[in-house]
Formats: sequence, structure tokens, C-alpha cells
Amino acid sequence: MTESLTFPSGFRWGTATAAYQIEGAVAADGRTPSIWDTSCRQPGAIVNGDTGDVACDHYRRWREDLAIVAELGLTDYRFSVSWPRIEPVPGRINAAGLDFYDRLVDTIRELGIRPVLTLYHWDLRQWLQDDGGWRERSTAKLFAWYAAILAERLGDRVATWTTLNEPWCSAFLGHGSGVHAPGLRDPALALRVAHNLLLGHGTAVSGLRAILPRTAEVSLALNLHQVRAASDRPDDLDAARRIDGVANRIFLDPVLGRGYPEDVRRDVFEHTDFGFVRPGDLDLIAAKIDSIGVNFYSPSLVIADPESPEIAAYPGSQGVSFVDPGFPVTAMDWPVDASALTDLLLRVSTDAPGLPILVTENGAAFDDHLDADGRVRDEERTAYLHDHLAAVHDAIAPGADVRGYFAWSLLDNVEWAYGYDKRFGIVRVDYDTQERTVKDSARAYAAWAAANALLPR
Ligand code: PNW
Repeated sequence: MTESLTFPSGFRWGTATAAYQIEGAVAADGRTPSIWDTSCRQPGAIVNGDTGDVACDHYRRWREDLAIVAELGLTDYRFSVSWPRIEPVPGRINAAGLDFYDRLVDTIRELGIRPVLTLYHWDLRQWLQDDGGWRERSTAKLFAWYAAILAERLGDRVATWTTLNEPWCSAFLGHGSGVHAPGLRDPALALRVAHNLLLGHGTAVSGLRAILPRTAEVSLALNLHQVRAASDRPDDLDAARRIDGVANRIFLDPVLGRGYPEDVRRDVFEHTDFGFVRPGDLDLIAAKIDSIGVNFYSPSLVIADPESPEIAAYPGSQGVSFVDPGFPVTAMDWPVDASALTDLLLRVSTDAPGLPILVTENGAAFDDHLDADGRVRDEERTAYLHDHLAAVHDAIAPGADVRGYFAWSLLDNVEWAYGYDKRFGIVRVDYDTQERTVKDSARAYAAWAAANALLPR
């Protein structure tokens, strides 16, 4: 690349984390367990038997971590609030939990950074799971109640609110394939859970509107799949339609006011007739949002495969297989193709005209290491971030209204079912000493943020 690619003025250069993945201190100050604390104690659920008990000890080291974000000159920091810290037992607000996020938000702002708050990044309170969790409609109401508590406390200082992070994962990895907490495998339940999550989103949005200043930005972060068909043959195109339906449109369409897609209803009819949708639900779910968060890591390529049984994380996917698109892969074995992000952003901007887009997560795990001179030369991550930011630029040029980008993740952290094995951080964490090392990728990212441009490499 010979010239710099400049981003629109005001473009937000952020980085992101999630509470369970970094905080540790799982029993501190009155916190009670979440479904992830439970899951990580089930033999075999998490690689190496890892747990989030200590994680990056961010609950104690948060000042140091925020200082790194400031030193990198980033404009935005996306974090999530741990529901079990706020409401450790039914109906009782934990002052110490609220105080933690209050201090965090004040310090983020003092450092000149914009806080972007996610209300739910998968750490459901275990006692609520014991009462049925997202299987129950009532959980949507409880979620909105919790959202309102936080809005009352932080609404004067946090401008951007994201309700749910990646409801596809909560519904279909948590209740379909069972690789995420609470580890259930029941496609009919997973579809009901998807609806209750969306109901929680919509109910929370309405509640937030009543509390937050009119200038607040309310959003939802989806891990949209960029699905391509292996060929233009009708059966391959139909395979792509199915995956697009149950991964993307089942969330996007109701949120954008179009209700559940008819073709998805047909694909999953053996599991459910959507009888869980009650009058008024779709209006609630369509509550106006101010931006949409897109989390993107890797493209999907699918092919018609008549012998293939339903893939548990994709209800209605019988007769479909995912195939290797042949790109280089990350340590997660996820193929890397930045052009898929351009296509995805253009698709979202066509689907949701007028709705600003934030890339709320993008990044990669690689097996990087600390060199003797104290540096982490993670060139593959730098290249990944560079190419995906160029892909964002490619989407903005023809008109996608992308307002910002958040590198996942600030820190190496607990990568859910993969434990500490996979390092996504732009900052390295030594889990023995808790020492942080700013990786070369973070330095490169900081330089682009300072220039508001991708500089020639
Ligand atoms: C996202 N998939 O998770 C999450 O928001 C982060 O907490 C996580 O660390 C990050 O991506 C990296 O994995 C995903 O199987 C987990 O398609 C799994 C999938 C997608 C996203």
C-alpha cells in the first residue's frame, strides 16, 4: 500500500473487553456465580479446566488497564457490566457492584475516553438460570429492570449503551450446540431463547429511553455471519439462505421491524411454530435503536450436502455443510478474509438504511510470544487489524455509515470454552505475574488512531 487511507473525521477508534473474560474476583464484594462460573466447573467444558476465577484480575487492576487504553490514544473503550455483581440475589441491588462500574466510568471519562457499555455479555446470574434463565419470558423483564438500574446510576455519564452482545451465541451455542453456558442442547429451546433475548433487548431499550438523556445512543451487538455459497447452483444458494436466516435475519429482521422471516419459520418448523411470540412482542423488539454493532471475525462458506444432519448451532440447517474456504487461519482455526467484512457492512447498510454501524468487535487469536527483549512481535495480528480496517474503509467509500471500530480485545483473556489458551489481546497478559505487555499490534493500532488513517506499512 502506498498511500494512507483516511477515515471520516470523528471516526471512533476503540478496543473492547467483557466482564467475565477479564475481571476475575468472582466472589469479591458480594458477587454471586454466573452461568459461566458454573460451566467452567463442569469437567471438559473448558479447555485445560480453566476458570475465570482470576482471569486478568481486572477487578483490581482496572486503573492500570485503563491507563494503557489512554496511552494508546484510543477514543472509545467498550466493556460489559457483570449482572451478578449488580444483583447478586433476587431483587437486591449490590451497592459495591454499582460502585465499581461508577468508578470505572468516571476514570474512563477522566482519561478522555468514551465509555461504551454492554449490559449483557453472557454472564447470566446462576440463580436466574436456576429459575429457567432465558427459557422464561420473565427473564426479559428482569433484564430490563437491571438495565434501568444501571441507566439511573450511569446514564448521565455513559453515552453509548449496548443491550446484548451476540444473542446468536447465547441462544444457539448456549442452548443448541451446548458449547457455551448453560450448555444445553435443544434446538426448540434455543429458538425460544432467541425470542426471549430479543424481548429482553426491546424491553430494555424502551426502559432505557425513559431514563437516558435524548442524546444517548442505544445499540445491540450482533455477530453477523458473512455467508457465501460454494457455487451459484440453486441448492448451494439455498444452503447459504438457510444459514443467513438462522444466524442473521432471525435477529436483524425483528429488530428492524420486519418480524421473523417466513423462510426461517419454515426451515425450523419441526422444532417450533413460534407459538412463543405473543401479541405486542414484535413491536417491543422493534424499539428504535440508534446504531447497530457488528462483531466480525471470519467468513462462512456453505454447500448443499443432502446427507448432512442438522448442525446443532444452526436449527433448520439439515442438508447444509460448512466448507473450508481455503484462506489462512488464526489460532482459532478461523479463516481470514477481510473482504468479507466489506461485504457484510455493505449488506447491513442496505438492510438497515440510515442506521449507523459500529464494528463492535474484530480481531484475531495468534500464538504470539514474549521475546527476550520484552516485545511481542505479533505481526500477524497487526496485518489482520490492518486488512480489516482497510475493509471497513472499503465499505465506507461506497456509502456504509460506519462510525467506529473496536479491536477485540484489549487484553489476552478467558476465551470462553477455550480458556486462556487463545490470546486475542493487543496487550499481552502473563497469567503468572499479571504483567501487561503492550504488543506491537497495539502500537500500530495506536498510530492509526492518532492519524485517523491507516498508514502505509
Ligand atoms: C465473540 N462462533 O464470541 C465474543 O463476543 C467475545 O467475547 C469473544 O472473545 C470473541 O468473539 C472471540 O471469540 C464468539 O463460534 C464466539 O461463531 C464464538 C463464535 C462467534 C463469536
